[in-house]
Amino acid sequence: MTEKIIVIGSNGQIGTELVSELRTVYGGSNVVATDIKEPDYDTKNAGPFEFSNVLDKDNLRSIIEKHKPTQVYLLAALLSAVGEQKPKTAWDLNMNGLLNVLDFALEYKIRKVYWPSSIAVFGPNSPKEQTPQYCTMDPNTVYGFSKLAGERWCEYYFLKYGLDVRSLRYPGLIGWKSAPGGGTTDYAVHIFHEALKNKTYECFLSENTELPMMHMSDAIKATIGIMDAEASRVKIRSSYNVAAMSFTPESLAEEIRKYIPDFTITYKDNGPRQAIADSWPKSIDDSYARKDWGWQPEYDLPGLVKNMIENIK
Ligand code: AKB
Repeated sequence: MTEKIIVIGSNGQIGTELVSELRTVYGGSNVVATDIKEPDYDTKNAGPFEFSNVLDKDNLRSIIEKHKPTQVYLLAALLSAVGEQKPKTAWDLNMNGLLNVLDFALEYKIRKVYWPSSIAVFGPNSPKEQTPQYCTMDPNTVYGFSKLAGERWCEYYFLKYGLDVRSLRYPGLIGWKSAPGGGTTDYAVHIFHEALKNKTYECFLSENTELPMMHMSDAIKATIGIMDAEASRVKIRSSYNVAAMSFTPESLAEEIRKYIPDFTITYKDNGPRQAIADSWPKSIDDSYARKDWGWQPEYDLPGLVKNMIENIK
């Protein structure tokens, strides 16, 4: 069966790389990039593009009727830091955007839906080390509790209506092809650009703030991996923990110094993003993803730093 795929929110950090990988796998014309804004030249010219607003049901319906997708990836969202500046907008987009897509997926019999969750679903009372799949979850950001509620809706649509919806709890994602926007883990991308350009970086998290992170190519591999898995192997229909590595700003800076010995880092860690990071896990137990559908990351910290420096250079 030929897949026809719509990616909503295709211009973002994940969308940019996911669309290009999906087009390699499924063919350019079978992957429709859609976003509220015009994409870059490459995305626009490598396959179809539509303007989409996930909160505008007429717009969404017309795109679905035109392209008749077998799969939809919904990536449009406000992330943790910007969500705290616009709490109601974040809730509206993250929640109603998801519900619109889930309802259209049922109405148009779309075979599979992908929706990303995040480590932000955990909160101050979740275990910090090797945070398990199932534990206390008391997120205190709008982004975090919109993702937790979204997970519950995904599982509900699967159990109640049989909708094949799949999801991953992404850690901080680090890649050189696309820029992050509005997240707490964004420092781990900005640091590379500043290190190569100016040999110095002012970090908005403290030197010892440890967070789970992943190279973007592993995130894309995990995403396509769970979407390609046999339905019977996807046993968790809320969202899977996935992990690759954990590090602090200081340990990242130390690794960068292997390539740029005079790189310096300073810390201005009294802002709202520090409080968000302090409420999140330090590391993640992803044994269910490994066992159920064979998840395995490729990049560790040294491999990630080498890859980022070589490519941004
Ligand atoms: C953020 O920092 O908000 C995101 C995330 C971990 O979900 N990168």
